[in-house]
Order: sequence, then C-alpha cells, then structure tokens
Amino acid sequence: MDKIYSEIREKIEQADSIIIFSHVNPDGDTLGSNLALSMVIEEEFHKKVDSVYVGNLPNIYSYLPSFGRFKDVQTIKPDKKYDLAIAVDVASKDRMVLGTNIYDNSVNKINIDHHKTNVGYGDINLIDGDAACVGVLLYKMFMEWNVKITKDTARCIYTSLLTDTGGFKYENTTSDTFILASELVKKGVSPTYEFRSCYETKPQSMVQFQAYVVSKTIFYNGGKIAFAKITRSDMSKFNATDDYTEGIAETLRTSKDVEIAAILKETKEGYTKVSLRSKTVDITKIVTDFGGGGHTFAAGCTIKKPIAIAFDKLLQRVQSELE
Ligand SMILES: [Mn+2]
Repeated sequence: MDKIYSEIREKIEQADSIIIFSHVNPDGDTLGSNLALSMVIEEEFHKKVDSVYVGNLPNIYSYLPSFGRFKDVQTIKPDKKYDLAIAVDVASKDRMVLGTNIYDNSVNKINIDHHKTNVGYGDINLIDGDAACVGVLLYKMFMEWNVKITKDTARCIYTSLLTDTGGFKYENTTSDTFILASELVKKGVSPTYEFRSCYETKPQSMVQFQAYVVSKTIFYNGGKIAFAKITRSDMSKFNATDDYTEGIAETLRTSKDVEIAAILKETKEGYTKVSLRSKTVDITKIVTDFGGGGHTFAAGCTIKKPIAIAFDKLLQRVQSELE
C-alpha cells in the first residue's frame, strides 16, 4: 500500500473523535466525498464521525444517501477538540470559514483535495491536481484499504464524479473517469436516477431566475467575454437561495465565441462573489490576483468592492488576459 494511504488509515484508527469538513457553498463533490468517507469510516472502522458543512447546505443534494447526517458547523462548540479533522475538496483553509478554528485545533489534520491551488495545509496532504474530483481519490484509497464499497457509498462517489465533470463533459473527463463510473454502476448506481435527481429537480422560480440572469448578459471583445450581474434585489425578487446561481456561468460559456464567462454576485454590502469559467484560457491566474482559487477552466473569487466597481476591475483583468 502507498505510504500515504496507510498513514491516513492509521490516523483514523487512532482517533476517537473525527470531524469531516466540506467547503463553503458546497457542491456535489465536497458533499458526496464527505458522505462517502463518513460512511466508510463508520462502517469499516466503527468510529463516530461528525460530517459538517459551513454556510448553507443546498437542498438539491438531499437525494444523497445519509444526507441527514450533515451538521451545521455552528452547532459544534468552537472550542471542541477533535482527534482528527479531515477536509475534503477544500482548496484553502479559509473555505472552511467558521470551521477553520476547529480544524486547526484538532490533534491531527488531513487534507484531501484535487485543486491545483491547494497549498497543503494539513499534516497529511492527499492532493492530486489531475484527479477529476475528490471522489476519485477516495475510491482509490478505499481500494487500497480493501474496504467494502456499498451501493450508498458508490452513489455518493458517483455524484462527486458526475458534478465535477459537469456530467462527464469537462476537460477533466478521461478514460479513468469512465472506468470509475463503470465500477460504480456495477455496484448498483443508476446513472439516470442520479442525473435526474441532480439536474432535473429545480424549483420553478430557479428556472426563471437563471433565465433572467442570462438575459442580462453583456458581451465584450467581439463576443469572447460574457459577463452577467446578480444584484441582491434580483435575488429577493425570485426568492433565490445561493444554489440558484449554480450553472449560470456554464450557460454563458455555451455561446460560440465566448472564451471567458463570469457571473458577478452582490453578496453583502461592498462584496462581490465571482464565478469564472473559460473554454481554453487558464483563469487561475486571474482569480489568484483577486485572492481566489480553483481549477484551470472553473474558478472563483470574492472581490471586496461594490458590484459595479468589481465588474469594471474584473473586466479589465479578463480583457488583459485575452490580449
Ligand atoms: Mn471538487
């Protein structure tokens, strides 16, 4: 067994209290990975695990097995000391927000991730920037550990793979992706059921909200750049929750000439959250300039400026990248 897998296994075996963190604004990868790892640790190692999220827990993933186990980090005493903390899909420590202290206070810290920008903030870092999702890393680890992968665990890993490859179509989709998908289907996963549960259960107001935001898109540089703004009043008009914005930047990128697409969302006063997507340009350089992170073609950042100013600053930076 590769040394790192036995090290992680040892830490789990030694721990009496374990906490697993998902990142803020959780997606299918961080949630699916959290559940898969939590279930394996409980079933195979007979340890109790607290599976936590920070911020909001999107209801769209409630079809996942044992979704009900997720706890809001705010329900945990901030001075609680765990034997082991594991972060899954958390590119940087600040993405655990209120949970960062609990993570830091833990006796042992493990960081399992596939973001190229991850600096390795754990004591043990299982990071592979070429992995399609964290689910891939977990599956490999479970194989090395020789543990049983139940249908429920397989479903969670499948969602992690499905969502981070954008439904098996992003650049990170490789022959390994399909080999893993095939293994998971053999364990009882239904691709149709998971796809419908994940992508075809939007509330009506979400469909209308997304169409509204897309209709406000402004194109620049002969159609190579597409930017759309979401204000707080747009959010309240549609009763939108944070997950309503998911996938809109990808829709903007479907335009033929678009190289870089951005969704700028007004969060609290003076803060603008940016989701950036590109077809061929490495956008990690752009978001790093604004203190963000992510993947080559899908990244994000928060700009501490009102939305109109953030819009101009980001547009300038994106335009300079395309020159
Ligand atoms: Mn991920």
